[in-house]
Amino acid sequence: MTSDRYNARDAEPRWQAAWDEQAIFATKNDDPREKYYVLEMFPYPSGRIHIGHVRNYTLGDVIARYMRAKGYNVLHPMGWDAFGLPAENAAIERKVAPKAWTYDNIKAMKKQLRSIGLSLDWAREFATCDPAYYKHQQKMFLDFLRAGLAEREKRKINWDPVDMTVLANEQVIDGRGWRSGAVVEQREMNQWVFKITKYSQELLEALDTLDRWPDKVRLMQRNWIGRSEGLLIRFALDPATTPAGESELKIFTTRPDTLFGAKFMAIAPDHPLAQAAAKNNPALAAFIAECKQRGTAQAEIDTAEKMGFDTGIRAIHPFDENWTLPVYVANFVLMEYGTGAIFGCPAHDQRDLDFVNKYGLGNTPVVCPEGQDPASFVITDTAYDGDGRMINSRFLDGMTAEAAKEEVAKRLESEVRGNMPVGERKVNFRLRDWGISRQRYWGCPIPVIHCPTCDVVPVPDEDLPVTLPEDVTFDKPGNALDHHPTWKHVACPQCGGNATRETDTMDTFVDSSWYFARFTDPWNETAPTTPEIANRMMPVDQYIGGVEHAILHLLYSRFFTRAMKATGHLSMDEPFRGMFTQGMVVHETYRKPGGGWASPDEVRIEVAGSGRRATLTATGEPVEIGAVEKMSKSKRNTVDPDDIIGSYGADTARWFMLSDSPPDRDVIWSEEGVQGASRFMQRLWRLVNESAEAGKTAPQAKPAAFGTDALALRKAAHGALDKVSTGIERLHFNVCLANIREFANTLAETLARAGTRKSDLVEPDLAPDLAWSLREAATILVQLFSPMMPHLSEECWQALGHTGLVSEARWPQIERDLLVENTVKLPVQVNGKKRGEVTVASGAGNPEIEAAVLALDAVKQSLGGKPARKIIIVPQRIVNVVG
Ligand code: ANZ
Ligand code: ZN
Repeated sequence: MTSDRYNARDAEPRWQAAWDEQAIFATKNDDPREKYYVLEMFPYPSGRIHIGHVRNYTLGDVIARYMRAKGYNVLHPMGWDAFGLPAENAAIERKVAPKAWTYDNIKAMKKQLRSIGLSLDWAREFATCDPAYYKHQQKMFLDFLRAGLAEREKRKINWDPVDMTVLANEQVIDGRGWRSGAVVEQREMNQWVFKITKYSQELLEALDTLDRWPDKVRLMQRNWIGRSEGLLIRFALDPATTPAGESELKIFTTRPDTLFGAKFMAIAPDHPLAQAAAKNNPALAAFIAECKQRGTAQAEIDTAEKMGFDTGIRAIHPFDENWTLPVYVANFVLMEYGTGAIFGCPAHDQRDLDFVNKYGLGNTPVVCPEGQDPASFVITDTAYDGDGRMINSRFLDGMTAEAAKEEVAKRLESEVRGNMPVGERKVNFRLRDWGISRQRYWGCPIPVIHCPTCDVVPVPDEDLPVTLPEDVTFDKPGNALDHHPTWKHVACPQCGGNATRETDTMDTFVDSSWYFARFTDPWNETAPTTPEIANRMMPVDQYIGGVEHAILHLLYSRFFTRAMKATGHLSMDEPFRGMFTQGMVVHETYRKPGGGWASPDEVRIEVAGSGRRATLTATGEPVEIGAVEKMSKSKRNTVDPDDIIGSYGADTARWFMLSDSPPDRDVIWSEEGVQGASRFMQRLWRLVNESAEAGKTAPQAKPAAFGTDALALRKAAHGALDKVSTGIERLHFNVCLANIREFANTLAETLARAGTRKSDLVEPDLAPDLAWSLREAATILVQLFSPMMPHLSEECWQALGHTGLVSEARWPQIERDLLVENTVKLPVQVNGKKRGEVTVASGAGNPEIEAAVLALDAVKQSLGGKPARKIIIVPQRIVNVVG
């Protein structure tokens, strides 16, 4: 006999061991069934998993377990995104070697992951810092180099002079390094880049094919790629005002229609013309130097005050040689975009308007919104960037802005100065090539050698991997690889002379740009992939991760997949067929009376009247319940998965995580909610045991006919089966859980009616059809919750007397004829008096209900043969006929 309470602490490790022993989650590449690849973004081995991981992996696990039950050959692997800065910081702060630190963390986190009961194929596990992994990454780097997809390029970078490293734009805050606080310098340095821009157009267009991606993620990618169609225009410069050797200024504009509203020209501080003008102008040189100190991050530029410096140079309007415009150096013009130069039209561009308002250059509106009187249309503080008709624009007047764009482009294209057209249509992309050089130790070494005679020499394939030395020190700033006494000194593979290794390592985004492909055959020692296997197992059917990776990681992976195709490692373009971005786990905050924050486990919550009251458990002092926020160390509003699993079990944590919110929204972690999940788990356990007991007398064979109760139960079971199946397929897990609860209630009611509660002393006399239906219902119930609470479901499976593991059982077959719609009975009134009732399908629409009502004899009689004037239907409640 089973005990009354389900003991998760005892059962969970037991079932985990059973799954392991039989290796039921190991995927075979030669399995003939259709494959389904589900993947969650692999974790960084920080040392501990956090509750967000639990959510992420639970979502994936539900899909993996469901698809396995549906008969697919499911691939559900796990690994470690193991390179990166924290390992070096640990080395500096705690004097532990990055490698040891990383692998220790992996060990600890793996144990934690196992305790969640995930259906993972651990046989495929790898860490990106394994030489056996990064060896192939180095090989692909060399392949990309040969294919012209990797290059060395002089690049302007943010240099942190204290940490002695390149910083990403996001790491420059108010012009200073995010860690060191040092003023960041703009430097030109040789950097390795991947030529992602070769695929700009393709990466953009293919977004349309990704119909199982969230729209917002596709939009973010689209904006990041940033395609704009515009015109390059060569403005002649007035020779009298222009430094020797300069004669024209080329700009990029998406609004050639606004040319007659131009008030000034602006160039980037590092534009060659600015440099030339600064030669004899110390004040300008100082202004340029000041601009360069500012960060280059877009957000920084967008919010910084617009600043400009008049160079004294004048540009000539392309449609009027007597019209000249002042040329400014401006801090909001970027050298990296377009041509690093613009014409400014303040009436129709906010930045330009802010600029002229500051420098008193005025504005002339040239596009008038439809319905506005051109005579009274003025711009003061807000630029107008919408559509309209051209005004104040000579030959363009009266045209739509669209037509004006075309007209200007046509005219300037056919106008020639010095053998070249003045205007040229141009498509520009915001996307830049991907700079992958990092001056860091704990990353994948870039496999090239610098030789004084032969220049850059690729490491021969047979010498791979270039492994990281382990005897490194972190006692001085900068790159420990560079400091190493011997590592970088090698003989040139070409001439044999003294040469040095590249000491830059790859951006860790490279590591995560192809791991999903490696999972298909991680055992291949000679190549990154086994194309025939990778092409069969890829793409990932469902990828799941945080929205913080919606842009870079996904874009880089899409690029990498194309680059791997170009170099023969894969033969598809898109790596992820379905993408899902999960919400965060958030928690309320607790502010202590004296200031500072209390963590949830230090706080006791009581329900007081209509509200809740919190006190410190230790002292009884009151605590202020603060806002619900993203879990963070600083606010101390975190919960530790180990604690939760230790006290409630993994199934409870999984259930709660899935139940409370749609998976793409934030879920508020609350102790009350977890307790509710835990109680429900116990309820399921009792329910299944009672059903097992009741079903004992059931015949083996399916009865030929079913009574009312049995039939109703069967309808509920198959209805739930139908809803939960489609719910899981649509990732509407919270809805699935509600369906399961509802079905559990029906089962409980049926049991109660059958009088089979275990406390009954008399053996109940159950009809065989009902006994059979109870056993069927309990079996379906267990299978329905098995993806969410896999351990409990195994225990229940056993209690029901089934053999084998529910984790290996096929998903139940839906009996479609049990799904016929349920009906509702509606009272019918005629002129306020009840005249009868109609029975209609519960999903029936108004026309059907009206027809049914008018067909009632009682209604016909009351109306006396006249047509009804009006029929008022209160859904699910009542129908009123007005005669
Ligand atoms: C004149 C103009 C008039 C513009 C107007 C806009 C509105 P997107 O859509 O992002 O491609 N621009 C061009 N190069 C720039 C640079 N290097 N730094 C800063 N701004 C630059 O934006 C194109 C517009 O951004 C261009 O069209 C240009 O300003 C500006 F009513 O030209 B426009
Ligand atoms: Zn050489």
